[in-house]
Amino acid sequence: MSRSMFSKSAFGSWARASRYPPSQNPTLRGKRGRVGYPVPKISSLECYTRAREGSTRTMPTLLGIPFDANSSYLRGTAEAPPKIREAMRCDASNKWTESGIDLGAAGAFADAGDLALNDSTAFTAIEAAVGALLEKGESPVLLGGDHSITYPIVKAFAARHPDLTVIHFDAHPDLYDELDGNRLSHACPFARIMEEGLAKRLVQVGIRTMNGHQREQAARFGVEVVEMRSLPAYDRLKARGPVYVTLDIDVLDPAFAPGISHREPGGMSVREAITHLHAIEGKIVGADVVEFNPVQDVAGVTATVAAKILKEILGKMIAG
Ligand SMILES: [Mn+2]
Repeated sequence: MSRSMFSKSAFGSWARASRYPPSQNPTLRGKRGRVGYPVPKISSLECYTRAREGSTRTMPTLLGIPFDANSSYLRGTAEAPPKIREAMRCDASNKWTESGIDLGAAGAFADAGDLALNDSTAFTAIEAAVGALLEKGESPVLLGGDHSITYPIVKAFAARHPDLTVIHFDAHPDLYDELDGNRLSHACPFARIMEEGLAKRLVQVGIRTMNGHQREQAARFGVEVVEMRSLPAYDRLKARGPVYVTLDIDVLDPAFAPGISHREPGGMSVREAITHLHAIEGKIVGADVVEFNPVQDVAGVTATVAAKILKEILGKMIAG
């Protein structure tokens, strides 16, 4: 894939943009997808070199997906990717993960910038971009964006990993057959994924909004639902074969992460989320962190939390 597929807009656009709700945002309006952090000058040379030398370690590559057109309640998650990167770079903390990986080391991970998207062709573009990274032997880590993007992302993974286990952290099962007439809504991605047989197993953790319809859907698809009230559930996170982790920030209690579109009390602490992430057994081949909504954030708290979660996912992938 050529670099030209990714946006290279000037850093700083998000800072101006974030003062406005997305619908009134003069910077975002009409050019959603081109707002983003500039493609960092991280050379991927070391990554590729290590890959060629036969290392079995996973080399994660960040890719921002600034897309929120399938949100059912509030827009704003399209502004998240540069905020997460900024929080991860912040000098308030060092670059080490709790598991002992230095993410500041040259070649620890790569960053492909943000995808340039328009609403009508976004899913095709997302699937193609993720597929292209996989073809290059990289392990995509996607920064949403609303949760609808996980459907085209997992489609690309499933084409290369037919035995994929998806571990899904969320307050919501996102198993609606349709919501408000939209079958691609951010409330529906796991119905589409399971209908198409894109995952061998789907394990959902932290769920606390099950209704009758979604219970029926979970039973129909054989989803392994671990409700919030049943945690901890470390032994449910053991997988054979490749694992894809999708983490909706609203799995956390809104007290820890208010910057989300659907605040659902009674969720995980940051500590519980990290401990469950660390408990995953299986090779993580890709991941996404979705549904952080900077418009709803308070003093950048959720950006910091999203960056911390992302760091621990990256550390887990690098450690193998
Ligand atoms: Mn959710």
